[in-house]
Amino acid sequence: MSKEPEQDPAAENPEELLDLKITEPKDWAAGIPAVTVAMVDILKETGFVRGMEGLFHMNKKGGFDCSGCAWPDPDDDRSPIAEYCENGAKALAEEATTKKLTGEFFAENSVADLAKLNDYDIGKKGRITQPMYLAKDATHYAPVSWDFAFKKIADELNALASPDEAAFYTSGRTSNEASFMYQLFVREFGTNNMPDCSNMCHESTSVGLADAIGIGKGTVTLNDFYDTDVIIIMGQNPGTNHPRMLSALEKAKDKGSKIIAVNPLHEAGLMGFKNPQKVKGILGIKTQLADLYLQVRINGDMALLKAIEKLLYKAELGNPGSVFDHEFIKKNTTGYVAFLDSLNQYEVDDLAKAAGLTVKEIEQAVELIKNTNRIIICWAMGVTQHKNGVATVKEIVNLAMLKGAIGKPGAGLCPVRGHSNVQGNRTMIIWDKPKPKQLDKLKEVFGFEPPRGHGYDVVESIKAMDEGKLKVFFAMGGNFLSATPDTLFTAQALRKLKLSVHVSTKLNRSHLVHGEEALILPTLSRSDKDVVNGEDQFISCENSMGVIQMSKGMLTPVSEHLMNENQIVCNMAKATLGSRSVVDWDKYAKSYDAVRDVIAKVIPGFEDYNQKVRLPGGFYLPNPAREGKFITEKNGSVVPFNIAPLPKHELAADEYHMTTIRSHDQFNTTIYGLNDRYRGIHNERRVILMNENDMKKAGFSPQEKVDLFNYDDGVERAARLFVVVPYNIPEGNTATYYPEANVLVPINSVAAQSNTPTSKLVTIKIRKHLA
Ligand SMILES: Nc1nc2c(c(=O)[nH]1)N[C@H]1C(S)=C(S)[C@@H](COP(=O)(O)OP(=O)(O)OC[C@H]3O[C@@H](n4cnc5c(=O)[nH]c(N)nc54)[C@H](O)[C@@H]3O)O[C@H]1N2
Ligand SMILES: Nc1nc2c(c(=O)[nH]1)N[C@H]1C(S)=C(S)[C@@H](COP(=O)(O)OP(=O)(O)OC[C@H]3O[C@@H](n4cnc5c(=O)[nH]c(N)nc54)[C@H](O)[C@@H]3O)O[C@H]1N2
Ligand SMILES: [Mo]
Repeated sequence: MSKEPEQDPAAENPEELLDLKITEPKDWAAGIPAVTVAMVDILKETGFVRGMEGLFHMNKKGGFDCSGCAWPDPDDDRSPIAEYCENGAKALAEEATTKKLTGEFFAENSVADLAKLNDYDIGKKGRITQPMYLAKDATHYAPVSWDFAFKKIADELNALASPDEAAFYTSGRTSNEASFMYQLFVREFGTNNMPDCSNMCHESTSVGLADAIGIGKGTVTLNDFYDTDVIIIMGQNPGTNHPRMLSALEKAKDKGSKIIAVNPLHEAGLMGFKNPQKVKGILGIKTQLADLYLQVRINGDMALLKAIEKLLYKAELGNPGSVFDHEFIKKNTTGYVAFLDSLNQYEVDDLAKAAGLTVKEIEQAVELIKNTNRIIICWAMGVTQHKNGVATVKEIVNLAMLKGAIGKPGAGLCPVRGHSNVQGNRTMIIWDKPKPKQLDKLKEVFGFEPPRGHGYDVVESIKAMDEGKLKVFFAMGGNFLSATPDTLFTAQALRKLKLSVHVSTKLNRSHLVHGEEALILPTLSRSDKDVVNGEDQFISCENSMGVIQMSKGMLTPVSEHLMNENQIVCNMAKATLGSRSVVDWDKYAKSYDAVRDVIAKVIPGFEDYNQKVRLPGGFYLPNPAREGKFITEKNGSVVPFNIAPLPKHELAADEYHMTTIRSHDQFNTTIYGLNDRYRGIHNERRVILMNENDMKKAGFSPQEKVDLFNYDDGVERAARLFVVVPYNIPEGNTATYYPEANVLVPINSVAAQSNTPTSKLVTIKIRKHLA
């Protein structure tokens, strides 16, 4: 699969270089430049009045939830001026743009021509304004009516030999209300094929935590950050991906907390912060963030955690009862002795080496956490997107349990989610592996028999397409082709579909690499005013800390033909299921309150949903682990210590580990701009960050043009024409941007148990570019 069929629209970004400029990487994030950068984007895309109106309402009580990340809003005092960050403003500029894609645009531009553009240019074309249809063998999309679109989908779905020949993807922006109706339709239709972006994201967290502590979510609230002694941040780049977290970290530091960063790169946003909303920040005075920066090797986290545990154990032996929380361990855990025993097989020296650190550095970490249980551990993709992602999550739980650092104020587990409602999607049963209890409840409330078997997740869906087992693919948002691994393999799988459908706000590459027929259905975005039956509506979302909050858009939509996601689902359901349905789809299409009333009956924690969602700031979902109560499926009320092996990493002389990361100017596959300001990389995305010693050994000069290869499963995967950037990264490690490097991520390289693609560790070879 190293070359694409010439006649097909390109699945990859063009092999073209722009004009790379390199500057010194920064050691602090945000501040005034960040605010001005955001303003430039807003003004360019939306104009002043629309942009300012949008920003004013973003993340305010009664306003709309930023469609960017899932970081929570403060429970109490929100900034009177602004509760958004630079990247939130860019997210708004992206969706609130006044540029429009009309029928004429698609008549003038063939699918193949659009696919020749890079992702940045594709995204900048504007908002989709009406349903678009690509007929069999057609070269151009053409506008169609909504009725046509729903009938097409219904006909194709009803022609399938089995409901399991269709899959229904969800990206994490869809509201609770639309998500609930979506899964209801899919299950009444008769399948659990509900792959979602979680499968590629925090699935390792969901699986690991559900198994260990009985709930697949974090246990802290924002207030815990203001009352803690140590915050450990592993495999997460908050300065870029969760910028509002920096304010929480700054407040934590002001209150005396220490921060330990664990990351192969020295990320600016982990080192320092100039708060643009404080006088100090405006004057350019920064708060130092990380007190200790542990520059681990890619996937060195497990070795680091084990080394910390071993050293804590040693300290505990020296002064029994002073380091481990025996009361917590006795009351809540099993396997403590066997776990400590398992650590005996390792020497701290070897663990340090495997982590890529010195013993001294790890001792410093131990010093910081030894005498307190007020510890918060945060993590994101640097932990989850590894073969051993689930095991590392459980090792984090092990550490927290030794210290009794769960279920207490100022302590706990804090997986930081990605998409703004990805956590809510799962709560609403967007899941390929629904629990029998959840399905029983659907049956009880609605009276139909939902399918019971597990459906396909993301990787299984791609393989099923390739094998011809899936014929219809429906995506509620997202950019499946570009977000998934093994781009060329996935592209040829998608091309085997009979029908591909995307509910989207903006054009993306998944619309261009399609089935025999394809539809694009334009929808409202978070900031758009949603009027149904003459009334302004609001939806609701769940943030990373389990708070459910309303979100009410207020900008005039770019076109009168946009439909909200809930209406799209209800209309599709009605057209497809007709008189076979037991659900009153018209009722739910008209009223989110009606949807919320039925969610209240099905999903635990949503009792009185319609009242509680109207409270300023929303409401917290129940979370027993947060209160120190563990209700697990397998182990009752106790949490087992998990004994995991150390991952083995062997590289041949010409091999490197590659991790794929987000630049500061993108939201996943949406490319806001071409600069990664904090890392000092400007006007280019086809770069590979390399250690200077590795470059010397390989004979590469700075800005050498290279080709990248992966050879898993005996297949050559090639990403050609990248530029080498010398960077502070451990030897043997490299980093590239997602999605440009996804072509190298092998479809079979997945995390055990969560089946998450190993986007943070791909073994590659690098050769000078052959022109
Ligand atoms: N502006 C913006 N915000 C976003 C997103 C976006 O694209 N743009 N995406 C959203 C989504 S869906 C998600 S999931 C989150 C993602 O948020 P993050 O997880 O912060 O995003 P990544 O860029 O994937 O990188 C994670 C960090 O892990 C480090 N890392 C890589 N490999 C390893 C490793 O083996 N060990 C350790 N310890 N660290 C490692 C990288 O250097 C990087 O700093 O952000 C969300 N928010
Ligand atoms: N190599 C590599 N691959 C990765 C990752 C990585 O770190 N490395 N990260 C993974 C992660 S964490 C994730 S979450 C996935 C993300 O995978 P996805 O969620 O599939 O991708 P996005 O780029 O977030 O989707 C962007 C598209 O969503 C549409 N959109 C935006 N807003 C809305 C809306 O309100 N409604 C609807 N219907 N559509 C909307 C727009 O058309 C836009 O083009 O990618 C994964 N892939
Ligand atoms: Mo994500």
